[in-house]
Amino acid sequence: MKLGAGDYAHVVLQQGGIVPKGTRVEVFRQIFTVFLALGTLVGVVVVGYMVYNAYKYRDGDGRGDDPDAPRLGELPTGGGGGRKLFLSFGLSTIIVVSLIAWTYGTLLYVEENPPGEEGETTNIEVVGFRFGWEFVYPNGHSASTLRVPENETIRLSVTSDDVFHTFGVPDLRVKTDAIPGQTTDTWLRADETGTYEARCFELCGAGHSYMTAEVVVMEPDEYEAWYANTSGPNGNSNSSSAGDAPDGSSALGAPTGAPSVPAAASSLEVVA
Ligand SMILES: [Cu+2]
Repeated sequence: MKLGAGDYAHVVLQQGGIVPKGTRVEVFRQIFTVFLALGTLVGVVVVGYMVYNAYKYRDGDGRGDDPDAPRLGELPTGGGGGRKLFLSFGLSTIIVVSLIAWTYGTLLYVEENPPGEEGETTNIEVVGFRFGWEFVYPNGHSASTLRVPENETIRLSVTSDDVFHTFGVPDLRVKTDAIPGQTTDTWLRADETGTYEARCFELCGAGHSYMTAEVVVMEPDEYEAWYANTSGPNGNSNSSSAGDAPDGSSALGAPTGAPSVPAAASSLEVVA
């Protein structure tokens, strides 16, 4: 996946400090702002120059005196020996190519360099199946709700048990493929507690639109208390007090939240 050019871009962007840092939400907001600002600037220049020319070359008294003035039905030559054309193409190329390079470099950088200290991140395995998600914690605890602490980078190793899925949490700007037999690594970090929705973004069968999961971002203390109460695949013995009652019941193979799917759905199956 890594190209020489990508690595090079990494070094340049990293040392140049022009890559936005922070959570995905912040980085995407900055990309949006840069695109909005540049788009507005280009729009103002283009429309302004057009209006200026429309006014300058408007019809009126004395208009017939200029021998270079375009006649009706004739295209204006533009003048300047093609310099204006060259300038506008040159500027557009510089702007577009820089934007592509900067955005690409930013996304590469963000994907591989999550904020926070190396080594203090939690690794959670995400397994997609028709039609739900299973989250496996480092201690082996598995649940259908993803609980994460606030302000901590969580690394996700995403895979699938059956067909191609795509795991995504729109509000946290996370999205990555879930491919059987492969693991895709990504990360998420939320700076506000609350409940977010994770869902599948790859049409995977009749229950695809129901393939959602809750992502609960908790206060770090609350999360620690909850996590200490989990132990092993079905080990949420103290689940009701930890507020995790629905989770243990819907591990792999028993997606209680998913609707029953007609047998015809199997014809949609992607052979992996
Ligand atoms: Cu799916």
